[in-house]
Amino acid sequence: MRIVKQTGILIAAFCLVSQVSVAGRSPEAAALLNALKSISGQYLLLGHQDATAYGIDWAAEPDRSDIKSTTGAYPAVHGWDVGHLEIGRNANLDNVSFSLMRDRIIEAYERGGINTISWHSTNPVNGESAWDTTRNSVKQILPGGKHHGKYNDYLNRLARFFKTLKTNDGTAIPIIFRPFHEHTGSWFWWGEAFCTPQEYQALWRYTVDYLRDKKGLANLLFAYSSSTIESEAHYLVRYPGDDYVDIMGFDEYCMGDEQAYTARMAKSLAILTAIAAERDKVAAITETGYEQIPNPHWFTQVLYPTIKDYPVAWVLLWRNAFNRPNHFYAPYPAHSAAEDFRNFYRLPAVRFEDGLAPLHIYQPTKP
Ligand code: BMA
Repeated sequence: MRIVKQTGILIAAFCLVSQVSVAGRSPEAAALLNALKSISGQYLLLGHQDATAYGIDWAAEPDRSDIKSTTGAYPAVHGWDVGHLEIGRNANLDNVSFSLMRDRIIEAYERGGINTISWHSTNPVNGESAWDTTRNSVKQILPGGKHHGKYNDYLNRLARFFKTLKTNDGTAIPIIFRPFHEHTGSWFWWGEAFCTPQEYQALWRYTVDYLRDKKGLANLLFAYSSSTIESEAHYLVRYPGDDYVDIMGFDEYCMGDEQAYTARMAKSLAILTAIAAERDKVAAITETGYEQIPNPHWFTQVLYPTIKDYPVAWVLLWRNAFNRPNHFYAPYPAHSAAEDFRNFYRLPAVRFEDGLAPLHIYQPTKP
């Protein structure tokens, strides 16, 4: 009896401990991170922002995605943005309601898909948008700053939402959180011209400590992503440290000149994949695309050849806006690049959501 009881206590204690693994990661988040590391260089996962929330001429329909309508499969990686959650709105800055976002995140996970969340955050200093360029905002929201309390309010609202991203059995869904992106540019209030490297690092670390440790969100992985990578030193000068980053990435868009895009991509990819390998981090192209995809062969003749020799885990296409004409990055069935996109989908190394099962994305590896 006594032995049974002790065994029971031991099992209970083991279960409690195993909920949070080393480095504060849940078993599912740790498994996802390991899987992303092990597939890099073998497979390339395709992602799409707001894939199942809306698309060309539709919004908030069940089981729909422009990528699925075109290829038959959902993207492997589902991108979301929680901008406006921090100010208590019911919908994000692109009109995606947070309850729909929650449902779609849960559905994607249950099908085996991967979720990543960016944050076009309001400026806590003045309530202006993410694109506000008021200097020294970061400094004022750090501990000791005049608007620090406001920033904590923002984080509390995010944490409350993140806590609800669970399956019916209570499993916290792993989320790749990607705050304060494109910080090497100067178009967001956290951009290069508006805060020092030390302030940016302090903001990043404070945010991770708050969400991961104070709020106990062990399901979060953290992605650090710049804009175009010009040099290793430039990419790393604001890097908050290996304990605070799981995925290293960058955002890069094709703006018409395909050769210039290919050259920028190749340079960024060479630098990124070398740094990520040295640090045992996952490398990813956290945003890309060619608005309206004017080249009907862009996916197989430009995007794929540019990436294929670099070990990156995923490439995420930006959104197909339903309320902003011509602001789309993934094909839909009637688009001239649809056939090429199906050929891209069929490439052996390219995986959409339906090709994830054999990769065991959420299966913990044995110690
Ligand atoms: C930008 C555009 C905007 C959008 C923002 C956040 O690149 O797509 O229309 O509001 O991202 O998703």
